[in-house]
Amino acid sequence: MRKKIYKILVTGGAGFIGSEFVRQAVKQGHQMVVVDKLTYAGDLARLKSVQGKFVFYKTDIADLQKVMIILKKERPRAIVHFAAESHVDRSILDASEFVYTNIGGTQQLLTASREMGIKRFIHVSTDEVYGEISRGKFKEHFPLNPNSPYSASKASADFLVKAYIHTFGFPAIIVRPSNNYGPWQFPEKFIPVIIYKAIKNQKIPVYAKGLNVREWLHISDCARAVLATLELGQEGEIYNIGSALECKNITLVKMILKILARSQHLITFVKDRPGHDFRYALDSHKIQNNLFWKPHVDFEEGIFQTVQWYQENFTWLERKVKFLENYWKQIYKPTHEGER
Ligand code: NAD
Ligand code: TDX
Repeated sequence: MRKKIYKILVTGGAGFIGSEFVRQAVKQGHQMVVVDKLTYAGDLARLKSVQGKFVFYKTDIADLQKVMIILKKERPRAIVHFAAESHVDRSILDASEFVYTNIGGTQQLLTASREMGIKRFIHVSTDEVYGEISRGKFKEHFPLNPNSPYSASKASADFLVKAYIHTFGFPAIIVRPSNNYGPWQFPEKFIPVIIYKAIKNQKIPVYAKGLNVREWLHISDCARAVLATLELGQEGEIYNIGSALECKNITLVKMILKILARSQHLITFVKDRPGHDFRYALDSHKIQNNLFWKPHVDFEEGIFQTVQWYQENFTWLERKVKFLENYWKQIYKPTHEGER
């Protein structure tokens, strides 16, 4: 059977997961249009390997007029919506950008997509919308119980998408991936933080006692799952995307320290994240049984290759770390003499 080729508009395509999706979709022969505001988290360097094979618009998804102009010009068949503010700690410091983009931006995108008769809309949500679970796994029909400002904004967007499906018969699908890891992740997230600090022989901040559990999924498996929902998914459905590979934070740190031959003395237990979800775990049978997707990347191998990638691309990693340090200095300027 010949594969169908689509024109796909990707929001947040210069981000960590969105860029992997664009790289894979280009390889499959799809025509790609990338819309990204290029916030601190966006970087076109992630798309270097497919340069010239996509059309790019530096645009805010919350700007309805501009999004309409792009949609009228490009006429994509499908939209895959990754764009978001994605870092939980940042949402705890200030949730306003999260509400603006994750809720407001999604709503504007839905409005424009409906008006333009988009044939398929994949909304990229997260496992965090379910809240935490001490035993068992989240299934797609479980109630949403978000705990952080980030997950509350993502859950709000899910409700908007669901409302559009119910009210207008809008052809959307929601996907909920677990924690992603791999190359090009911004070093505010845990895995690149560990790798950078370990390489530099610096203290590694582990929240509380490091007993929190996350389900780690390689970005290549995640992007392949999103492509599967685009091609085979059922309109109006929700699909969890998980690897079933659960790992305590402390175990993960020790794994990476071992790969880099660094001392466990670098581990530093710090104050816990406020409202820190203890465990996420997804039941991913639905996507496995109905869309024939399963994860390919072995966790230990995936982590090993990820560490290697950051070693080989250390200049990129360090540039992002330095950017972050300056960024925080700008935001938290001392207001009084002697204040830090
Ligand atoms: P990311 O922060 O790396 O990338 C987000 C991208 O969106 C950036 O390129 C940024 O410039 C862009 N963006 C932000 N605001 C925008 C706006 N108003 N208009 C246009 N573009 C904007 O995020 P990521 O880790 O790649 O996550 C992608 C999606 O997947 C997000 O929706 C996130 O909630 C979800 N998700 C992420 C993970 C994970 O582990 N990283 C897991 C589950 C779900
Ligand atoms: O310095 C750290 N120390 C630490 O112990 C950081 C940055 C994190 N952690 C802990 C908190 C979490 O238990 O590590 C775990 C992973 O933290 P993050 O990388 O910040 O990810 P998480 O909060 O789990 O959220 C991620 O997965 C779901 C993504 O950032 C979200 O966008 C996605 O929806």
